[in-house]
Amino acid sequence: CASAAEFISVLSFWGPLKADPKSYGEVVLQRLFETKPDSQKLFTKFADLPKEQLQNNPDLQAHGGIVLCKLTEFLQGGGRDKKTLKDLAESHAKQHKIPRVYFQIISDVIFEVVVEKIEGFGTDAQTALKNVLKTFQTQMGEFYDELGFDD
Ligand code: MNH
Repeated sequence: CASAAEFISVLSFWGPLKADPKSYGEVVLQRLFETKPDSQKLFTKFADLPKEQLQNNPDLQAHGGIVLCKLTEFLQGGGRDKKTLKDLAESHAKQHKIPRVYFQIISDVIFEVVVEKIEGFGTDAQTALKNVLKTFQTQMGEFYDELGFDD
């Protein structure tokens, strides 16, 4: 599990993502769909869109913003705010039916995008980010277990 210092380290570089969640979120979702085309099928509203229609798509930007804002909320909670992730696990398991492996995939994508786009994200902060994303996944997995969602 990530330490409090690791959450702080990641937050110290998170300013640009917090200030512009839509743009970064858009890139994350585009990269997710590109890396793992299956993931696009899990979104009713994006499933049938060809690649060109994922460019400058206000819906995709809006959803990217929602995802990034929630991630920022998780970071600011230092991993201690269980309610945020519990609600997220509940909607993703029961409503959206997202198998947990996709949280691994999106974590890898987030890591890649952040390191690529954010200036000065050095090796210590990178390790911290990896651990923080791992904590996110582990806690989501625990709630998935509680809900009895096996995928
Ligand atoms: Mn996701 C909706 C956050 C990863 C598929 N997601 C939402 C919502 C938030 C959110 C917030 C809107 C509120 C809710 O339904 O709970 N999602 C996240 C975060 C991550 C995430 C913070 C990881 C980081 N989500 C994923 C992954 C997938 C996915 C991975 C699938 C591959 N999410 C969805 C779908 C919806 C959703 C599908 C519903 C979208 C819609 O139709 O509006």
